[in-house]
Amino acid sequence: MKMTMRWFGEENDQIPLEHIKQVPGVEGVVWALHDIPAGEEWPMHRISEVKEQAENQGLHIDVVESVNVHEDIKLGLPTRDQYINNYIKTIEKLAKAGVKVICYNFMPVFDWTRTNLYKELNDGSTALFFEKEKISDIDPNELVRTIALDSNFTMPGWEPERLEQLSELFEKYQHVTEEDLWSNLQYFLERVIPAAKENDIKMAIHPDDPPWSVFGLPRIITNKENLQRFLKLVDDSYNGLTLCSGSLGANPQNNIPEMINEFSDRIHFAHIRNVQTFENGDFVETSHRTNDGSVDIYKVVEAYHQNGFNGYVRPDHGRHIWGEECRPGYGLYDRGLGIMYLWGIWDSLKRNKKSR
Ligand code: DNO
Repeated sequence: MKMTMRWFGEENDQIPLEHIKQVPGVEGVVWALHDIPAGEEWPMHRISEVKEQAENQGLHIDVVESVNVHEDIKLGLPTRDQYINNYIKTIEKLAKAGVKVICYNFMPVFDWTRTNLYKELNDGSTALFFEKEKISDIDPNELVRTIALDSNFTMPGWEPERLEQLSELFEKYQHVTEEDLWSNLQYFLERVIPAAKENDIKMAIHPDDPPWSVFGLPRIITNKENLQRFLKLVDDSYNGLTLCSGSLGANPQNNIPEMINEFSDRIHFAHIRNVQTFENGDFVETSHRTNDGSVDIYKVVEAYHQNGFNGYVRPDHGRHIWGEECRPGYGLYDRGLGIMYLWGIWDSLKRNKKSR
């Protein structure tokens, strides 16, 4: 596995590249131009700037997370073509910079959703938490009313701009069904995958986080059957997956090692992290260690190993530990510990295989 770590850029990340470089075995950063709105073409000089910063530290920029998909594409509006054209132009530029994998998602309106970014765990650290009834059972109209009435209303992880556009977006999605979303995704893939292939960039969709509908919005990248369906929309290795053990693992029905066995040749990017799930559907993020959560991370890494996985990997969210002040889920310390845990499993599997 090729180990990487997410880095939000010089302006947005308190962790310097020099420190990332010191985490054993990390060879590249997973990056994006976070200030460019979805649907716009990324400027070449900005791409080259990040490349230079990373390469000065001996790190590569092979994986981008994410080139976000404009809502009009997910909604299937006539304006989608211009945004798809821009997407393709961005792919071409990223290819020029040597990028190999693009991670993206197809979640309507929201990316990952949590109800508390600093839930205290038993050891005194804090982590991202999702309380199911607070979100899944909320009527979108009620949410829009709450936002309209309370100008100080915030939700963890949501940018204020997104909240402002919310009522409008909810309205647009009102009649979009899961099947509509599937066909809008197919339309996007049929245009983008040939361009990605031509530019030798693997596209890797990220599962929905959490893997179920929130606020009544459709979500489709949620389980094994849907991943099978997704891969068939355009049956080409350039149409692949970011397999996120934490996002999919929030649903205890999802068997991650089984998915790795089934999809390994289409997994271009692995996000590995643990979550502890509860019977009422809540979940909290934990350390990467198998004993600390509900996902068997040992078995996850073992499945990658058995399948000869040679793709990119990153530890995913970590807890906030040792008093570190950081972006929620993206401190250096717990992700660093996560990496060492993953290497511990990987290296011993490798050695055992040789000595057998
Ligand atoms: C959260 C991440 C997601 C992910 C995007 C991929 O921290 O796992 O935001 O980057 O969904 O497009």
